Amino acid sequence: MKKLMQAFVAIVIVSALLLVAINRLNASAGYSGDNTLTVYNWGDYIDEELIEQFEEETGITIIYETFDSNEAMMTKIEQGGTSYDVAVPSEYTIEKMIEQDLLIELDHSKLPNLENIDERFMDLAFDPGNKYSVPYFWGTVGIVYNKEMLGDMTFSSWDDLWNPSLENEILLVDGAREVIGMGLNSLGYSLNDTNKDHLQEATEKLKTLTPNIKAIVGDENKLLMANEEAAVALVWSGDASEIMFENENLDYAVPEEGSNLWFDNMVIPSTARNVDGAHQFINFMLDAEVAAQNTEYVSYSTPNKEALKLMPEDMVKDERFYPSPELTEKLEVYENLGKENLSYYNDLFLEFKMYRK
Ligand code: SPD
Repeated sequence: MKKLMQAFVAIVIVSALLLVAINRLNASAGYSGDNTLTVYNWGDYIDEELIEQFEEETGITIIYETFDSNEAMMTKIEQGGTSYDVAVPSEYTIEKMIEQDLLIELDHSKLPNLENIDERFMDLAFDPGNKYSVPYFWGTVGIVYNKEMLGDMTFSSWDDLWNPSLENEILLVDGAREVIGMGLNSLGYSLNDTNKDHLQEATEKLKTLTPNIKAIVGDENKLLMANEEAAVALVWSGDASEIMFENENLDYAVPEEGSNLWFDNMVIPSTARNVDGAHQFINFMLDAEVAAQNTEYVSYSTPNKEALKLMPEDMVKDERFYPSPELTEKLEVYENLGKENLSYYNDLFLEFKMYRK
């Protein structure tokens, strides 16, 4: 009887240990159960205190992973190895994900804080009725530059980047649409151009910028600019805003030929395992106080009109980062150009990168 009891106790202990190990393995592989939520976001795109706050308020543990391009994010979701519950793609990628059945429809009744979002950012062409996505941050693509290092140089035109005095001074964001788009814009073409001759012409023009390019980088661009290791960078507006708080010699401009207006929205991928938790997380991020804290930390532009009321006036009134609707109407939103055209953009970007080596 004693032996039987010992065997029973041993089985109970081994089973408990196995359960703990399985849970740990699941968590590290990103398998969300009821009590975990796997969030997939751009790097440097959340105040991590808010993750803790959400965990405390809901008892849900967040597994947080980051990506640095829409393309990398989408490939990972398509592969399906990790069950992401929430992701934050940009508009043209959202359109592509809807088309490929990679997103689930949102239940708006679980997102009461959606009323905090400015109408201007709702119901956009890439997701009519916000069936699949809700606004997180938005912005433009432009040039951040160091006034002290460059004297009276300004950047009203993309062509200003080709000034020979900028030799080895320019950082480019590591994004195919942004860089090829800059080439297209500088030639007066649309950011959504799919004419192969135009795209080739833009790439050839970009190759002539090579002597001025210091590096093609991700989030490191902020440190390099803040530390004055480069004088100019092609960036997403929020990155400029963040480093301008750190270095007062920096300024931000959107060239007059035009540029990109972009939107990053929260979605629930079709692989999600914790759909209810995903709605809770999205609703939490839409809360006015949470969005204000997140915006002050991340420095990107918030679409949350109630959050804006809680933020410092100098931030909200800065037209460089909160351009008026009249200004944004002149900018172009990336469209989903289809698989073939998008891979042509990626191939040209690679060709341009290889040319530099
Ligand atoms: N470090 C956060 C970067 C977020 C950039 N999103 C902009 C995407 C524009 N297509």
